[in-house]
Amino acid sequence: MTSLKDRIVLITGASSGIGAACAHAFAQLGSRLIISARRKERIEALVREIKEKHKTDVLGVQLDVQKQPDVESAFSTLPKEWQEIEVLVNNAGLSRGLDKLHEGKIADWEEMIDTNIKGLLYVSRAVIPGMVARGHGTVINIGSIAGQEVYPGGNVYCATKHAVDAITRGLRFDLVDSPVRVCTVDPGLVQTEFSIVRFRGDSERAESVYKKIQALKPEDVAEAVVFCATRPPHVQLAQVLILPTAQASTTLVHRKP
Ligand code: NDP
Ligand code: 8X3
Repeated sequence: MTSLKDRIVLITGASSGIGAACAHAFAQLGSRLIISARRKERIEALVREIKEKHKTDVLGVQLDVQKQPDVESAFSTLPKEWQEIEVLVNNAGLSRGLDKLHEGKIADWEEMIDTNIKGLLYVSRAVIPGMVARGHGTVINIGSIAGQEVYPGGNVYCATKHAVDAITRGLRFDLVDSPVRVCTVDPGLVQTEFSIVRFRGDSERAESVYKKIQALKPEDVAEAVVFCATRPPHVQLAQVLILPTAQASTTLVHRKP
């Protein structure tokens, strides 16, 4: 097992759900964390909570991954003691709506594409060169079962996660001659704020997604992420598909009667 004590882990989208759970899980290993998202108060609260609970170093960075110049400047101006990022968890992402494509909202498509695909690319471009130059590091992209399958109304969201899958595979080709590892963790249903965001605050509709099924908890996904990051250096866990036991595909979910 690779120890990540005192190593720097950068997590995007850490203000909620899977990203916040990853922050706690790596803090438990004694890692130093850079946690980022758009909601400043949430990030500041998480910095305080983690410092208090895990007594580890945490740097909060307010960042919208859709804004390439901001991404570039955030990571090129890191204080010297925060520059050697060992693990990048590309987690920031969202879905908007479940409209049929021919009735879809262009602004929703753009937000998903700009965040899930372009944001992940911008952060990767800013952080991975340092890993390559240092000769070690692990990139863990949070994909989705929606990157392997398509479901009704999932059109553009599924396309963005298929793109994440292609980018992950492409990056693995590009880094085959480097010790930097490239992994994807692809969850099924995880109960987070994901569906509240998708349905723009309609909590009843969001709740119905997880009704009568024991969905994954964000901590379940964080355990898989930590497992990928702590393998011995010669082991690259290329892809982890993690589903609730009652989910067989995006469309086959067994709900308790
Ligand atoms: P949450 O809504 O709970 O968390 C999403 C996180 O992404 C938040 O911290 C949010 O922070 C951040 N985020 C969204 N847009 C941006 C942006 N433009 N810039 C920076 N940060 C951003 O959902 P999850 O934890 O479930 O989602 C995390 C990842 O997991 C996503 O990539 C999602 O697609 C993926 N996923 C989720 C599944 C699920 O069932 N929940 C299943 C499979 C994959 P803020 O708003 O403060 O910026
Ligand atoms: C999130 C899982 O099935 O709601 O990526 O798209 S799903």
